[in-house]
Order: sequence, then C-alpha cells, then structure tokens
Amino acid sequence: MTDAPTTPKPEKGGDSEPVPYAGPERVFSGVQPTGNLHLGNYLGAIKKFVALQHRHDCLFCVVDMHAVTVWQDPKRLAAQTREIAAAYLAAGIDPSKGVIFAQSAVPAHAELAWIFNCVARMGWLNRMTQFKDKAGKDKERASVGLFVYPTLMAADILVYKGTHVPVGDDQKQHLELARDIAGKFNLDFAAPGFFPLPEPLIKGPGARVMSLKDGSKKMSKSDPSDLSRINLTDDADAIAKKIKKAKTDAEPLPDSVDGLANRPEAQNLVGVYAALAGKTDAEVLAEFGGQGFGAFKPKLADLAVDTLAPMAADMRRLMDDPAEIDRVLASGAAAARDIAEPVIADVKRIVGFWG
Ligand code: AQP
Repeated sequence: MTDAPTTPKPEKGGDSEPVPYAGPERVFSGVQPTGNLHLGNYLGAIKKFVALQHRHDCLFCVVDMHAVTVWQDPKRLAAQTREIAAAYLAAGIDPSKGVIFAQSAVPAHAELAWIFNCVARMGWLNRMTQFKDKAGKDKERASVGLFVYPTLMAADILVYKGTHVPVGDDQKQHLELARDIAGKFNLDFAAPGFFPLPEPLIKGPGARVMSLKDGSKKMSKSDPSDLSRINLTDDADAIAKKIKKAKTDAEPLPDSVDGLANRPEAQNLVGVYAALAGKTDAEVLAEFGGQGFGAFKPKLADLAVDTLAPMAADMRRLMDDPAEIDRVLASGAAAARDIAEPVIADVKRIVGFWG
C-alpha cells in the first residue's frame, strides 16, 4: 500500500499560491456533554457564541461523539447532552440564529472524519498535546477514538465549511491541525479552495481560566476536586465558598499588569473578574490595585453570582422541560443535515467514491 501523496505541510512552499476559499463565513463550535460544565467553558467558549450569533451564520454543536472517546455512562449521556443544550439556551443563544444540535444526529461528521483519518498523518496526531495529557502514562489503554479526536474535530468544522471557530486556548493546536487537514485535502484531491482554512477565535479575557486550586492547571470538568472549578449549576453559596477558598498568595493586588507576572493565581482571579465584567486586566487593577484578596474576593464572588445565578435558574427551568430541549435539538439537527449533506456528497465525488 502507498500513502502518497504525503505533503508534510500542506499549501506551503509549493509552486503555486493556495487558492483562497470564496464561500460565505460560518461559525462552528462545540462543547462535550461530559458533565460539570464550568466557568472556563462559559468564558472561553459559550459567552463568545452568544456574541457571534448576531453577526454570523452559526452552528453550536453538543459533541457527544467526542464525549465517548472516554467512558460515558449510557444512562446519563442523553441527559448530559440536554444539559449542554440548556446551557446554550440559558446563556442567550437564540436557536433561530444559532443552530443547536447533537453531533451524533448528523452522520456526515463521522463520514468526513474517516476521510480525514486517511488525509492526516500519524506524525501530525502524535504531536497533539491534549492526547498525551488525557491518555496519561498508559497510552496503550487509551481509546483509538481519543487519538483521532482531532480529525473528528476537523470534520465537525469542515462538514459545514466553517470559517471561524470560537474556542478556549486549549484547542489552539487542534485548530491548527484542522487547517493542515483542510489544506492537504484541497491539495491532494486537486480541489483548490474547496475547504476553508478555519480561523480560531481565541483572543480575549477568559480564553484560559485556571483551576481555583492551582493556577498552573486549567479549570477542567475532569478535575477530581469540585473546589477547583465553578460549575454553571452552582448556587450562590457554593460560588462564594469556592472563591473564598481559592488559592492565592499573601501579597495585595498590584497596580499594573506587569505586577501579575509569576503570580498565576492572582492573574487568574483578575482575569476572571475582567472577563465577567467585560473589562481589561488593567482596568480591574486600576480599581483594585493595592487591595488584598480579603477585599477583592467578595467583589469577585458577587460578580460571578450576578452573572451565573440567572443562567443556572434558566438551565434548571429548561432541564425540567426536556421535551422543549428535544424540539430545539431535533430542528437544529435537521438544519445542520441540510448544510452538511451536500458538502459530504461533494467530498465523496471528489475522493472518487462510487455512487
Ligand atoms: N479552563 C478553560 N478556560 C477557557 N476555555 C476552556 N474550555 C475548556 N476549558 C477551558 C473551552 O470550552 C470549550 C468546550 O470544552 P470541551 O467540552 O470540548 O472540553 P475540554 O476542552 O476538554 O474541557 P474540559 O472542561 O477541560 O474537560 P476535560 O476535563 O474533560 O478535559 C472549548 O472551546 C474549550 O476550549
């Protein structure tokens, strides 16, 4: 068997310039239904979705096929999928503006992912740091799905010819891989400009929210300590308690951003305040510089409660009416299929599949 063509890096250094994508702009992003949706998911991703829906065509997916790359209890997975859809709605996504749907309801994701498994190179996937982090020491026992997670992610985006992808900083490397896969597909199959090279939308406050217990680790659903994260379903008391107990150093807050260097926990709490308030770190420090955490933390807790409590109440109301969420997911899936099916049909023709 041969695996040629094997251009190591697509659309770079060739004789001709790559042909730019000429289709419309479209935003795609997703969240895994793996439980414990937290403040990092909200600030790094969902809050951006809400703003983007007013300016672009958007698809917001609940990526349940990604979730099963690690074990999920089948009795809970559908409820967790509804919970992410409820979070999207409670955060302010209007399903008539942003299509809300479950990944597994659109078979074209899996079909395109297989083709991308054949376009991507082992060496590219071997460099993915998230696989190394999630597989841990015993990578022989990790699922094959976890290894090829980034090719499925590329398919999620490109099956809609997504041009812009709002994500947290941890997804930057996967987005670069999606661009490489799109470029290599266009080149290998002589289909110039067929797929766009999707742009990550990462910048801004909240792109990397860190654990409340360790400023060097990102806030994460899978952290065994519940005190490390603020869950979107936490009540006011839990939010205040977690912020009060958050790890800090003994120094007061500095007057300028430079003074946050080598103070990861202080930097994180200032960044969270800035993201929630819609301010810059410098503006937050102009207000709180010189004050101790004893004064700053209650203000941060009040701000977090003001933002998250109405959303949590709305999520609970929606979760009490799963039929309404199911209606949103079903009509979203139909809309998503309408976009994806012609794209996968073109891909099959380009690749040379029969029929
Ligand atoms: N700490 C974070 N700060 C900013 N953004 C974050 N995101 C995740 N954690 C942070 C962004 O949230 C979106 C959805 O994430 P995901 O559900 O796909 O899962 P993940 O990145 O694997 O998130 P977790 O919470 O850290 O889960 P585990 O513990 O399973 O690894 C993405 O846009 C992500 O960037």
